[in-house]
Amino acid sequence: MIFQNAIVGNKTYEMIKQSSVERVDYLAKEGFISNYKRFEKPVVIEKLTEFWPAREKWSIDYIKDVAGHNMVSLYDSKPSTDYRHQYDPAATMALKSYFEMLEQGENDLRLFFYNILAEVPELVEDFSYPDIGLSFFKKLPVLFAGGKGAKVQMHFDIDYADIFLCHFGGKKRVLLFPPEQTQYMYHVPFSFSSLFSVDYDNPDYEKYPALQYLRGEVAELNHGDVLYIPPGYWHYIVYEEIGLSMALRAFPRKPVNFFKMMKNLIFIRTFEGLMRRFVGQAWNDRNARLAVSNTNKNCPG
Ligand SMILES: O=C(O)CCC(=O)C(=O)O
Repeated sequence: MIFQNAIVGNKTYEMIKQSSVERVDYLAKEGFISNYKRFEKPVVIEKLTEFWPAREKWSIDYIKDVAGHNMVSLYDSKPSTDYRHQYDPAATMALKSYFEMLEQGENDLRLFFYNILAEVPELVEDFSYPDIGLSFFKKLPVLFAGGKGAKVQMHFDIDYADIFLCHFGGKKRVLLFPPEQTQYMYHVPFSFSSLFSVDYDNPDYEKYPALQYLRGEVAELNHGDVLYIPPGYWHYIVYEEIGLSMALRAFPRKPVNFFKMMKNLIFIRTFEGLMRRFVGQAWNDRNARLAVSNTNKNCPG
């Protein structure tokens, strides 16, 4: 169990309890299904990408060469305010200009869910879908990128997919919590995120006491590593260095997860959008208050 203190200014923060995600060299179908998928347990597979051209080729410079002129939407890490949703794009520019900004130290704007097949189909030649017992949805290989210090707010994926996050470039840290711990996650109602003001690196246990009951797992991803994220897992990501990752996803087969995906896509997202549009900031404030009061009620004792 990794369990350290962090000192920020004159305050000492006791880190959220977390152990390391298991790492393996390679996994074949049987090993993956019986040891990880069956238990919905994360794992880092270091050599799954060993024979992919992407492992040699993919870097910021290479993607700049191949797709530098493509216009991309970029997302920042600000919370929803008034009528603006946190997932609304914050800027649009050529991919090349964006990567140049990252090299100059930009660390807020992120490339998020950029569909490789639709936008840069030649990159699809550089990887293959692993034969690992999952039916990957081949229309949606998506790319993410961020600069040194960029953070992805704690969230879970709306579609309850099994995700293979294939990483290229500098180090990236992913902190994960299983769906069973949602009761301690300060989940904002009608969203797929934890409360924006909860800092998972420097937890404030006085304000957010439920954090002390969390038990997480952390993965340090290096170039070529693949992280398996099981359905519904919460994840918070820090780009320790500039990097990019591709997510391959397999949609839910379990009826319960399929039902949750449909409910999120059709009902929750639409309802939330309408409420923010018509109610504005009061809707955001209400949900933030409820995230705190609902979660604090779950603290034992
Ligand atoms: O790696 C990233 O920047 C984000 C990945 C992510 O949050 C996801 O795949 O759900």
